[in-house]
Amino acid sequence: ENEDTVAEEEAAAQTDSEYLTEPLVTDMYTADPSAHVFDGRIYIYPSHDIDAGVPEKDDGSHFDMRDYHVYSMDSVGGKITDHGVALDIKDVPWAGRQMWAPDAAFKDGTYYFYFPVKDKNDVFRIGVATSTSPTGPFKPQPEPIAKSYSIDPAVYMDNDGNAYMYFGGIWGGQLQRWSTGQYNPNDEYPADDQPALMPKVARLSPDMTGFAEEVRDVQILDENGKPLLAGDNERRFFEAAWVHKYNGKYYFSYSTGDTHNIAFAVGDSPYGPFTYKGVLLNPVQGWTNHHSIVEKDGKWYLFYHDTQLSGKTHLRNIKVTELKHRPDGSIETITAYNP
Ligand code: FUB
Repeated sequence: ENEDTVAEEEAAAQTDSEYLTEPLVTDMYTADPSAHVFDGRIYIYPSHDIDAGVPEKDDGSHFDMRDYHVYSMDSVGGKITDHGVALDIKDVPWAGRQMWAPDAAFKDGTYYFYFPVKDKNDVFRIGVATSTSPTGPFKPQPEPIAKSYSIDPAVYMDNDGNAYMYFGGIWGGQLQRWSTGQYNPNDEYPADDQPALMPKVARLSPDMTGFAEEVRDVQILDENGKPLLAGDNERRFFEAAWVHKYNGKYYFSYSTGDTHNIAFAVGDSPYGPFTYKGVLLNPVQGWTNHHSIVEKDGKWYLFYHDTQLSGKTHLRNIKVTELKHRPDGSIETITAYNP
């Protein structure tokens, strides 16, 4: 090794350690953190991982979660509070199994909690539950959101008061079973040279509990304006959609699943199209990668998870680190894990 290489490696190690953080919660396993600032306080809506004893399978059956807790803190680095069970699967009349990554939103005095769970036919649907408190407990609607399917709802509230739900996840998230618009129990994937399965978006109705319009595809385009292809595993959408706005642009970020990146794409409308720009979080420890992005007191933060506490892919722990936008609109790539 010459001196230049050593210096470069040291510089890279320093950059990486800047992002090495500790689990926010250590007495339970938590994952998929959706963070929001409501009334000046940070609220985190994660999945609650448990070891249900289900063997590991490609369809994610081992992620067999049964309830949700909400966490809050005054500021990043401050004390984190566990507000207890916010929603339990036994209180959702249509639910079968597997409460996966949730999100929350606020409008006109009510907090809305959105959650994917398989129904009694083992088909993922998205439910909504309400509360007057950001920490719940949340009361679920008796049915899933009409025409909802698949997983990982993320609700973005635009400045004009319109709210949009982004959702979808392939493989265990079942998005590949909806390519005709109807549920087909057989997985259908496009060929590698065809456009990838795209995430979905629908504007929410003013009461926040349903879709105000037909579900649309979110187009993620390459640098030539062509949809990312199904075989482009390093860049194509897999799950974990999130949207934030920075300098008037909409940033759509997501997990690439089997290649474990959190990628981002930028557009001018909440519907997209979004042009792929790069990776904002490199793979973390564990198979899944799932995040959210939020601004607090003029700084931007990335909430994410890894498996530091358990070393097991389905028993994760949430973390947070700073996220930096560059003046040209790009985002600094975070390496939060040194293998
Ligand atoms: O937590 C269960 C699933 O794992 C989530 O819904 C996916 O995004 C992945 O993180």
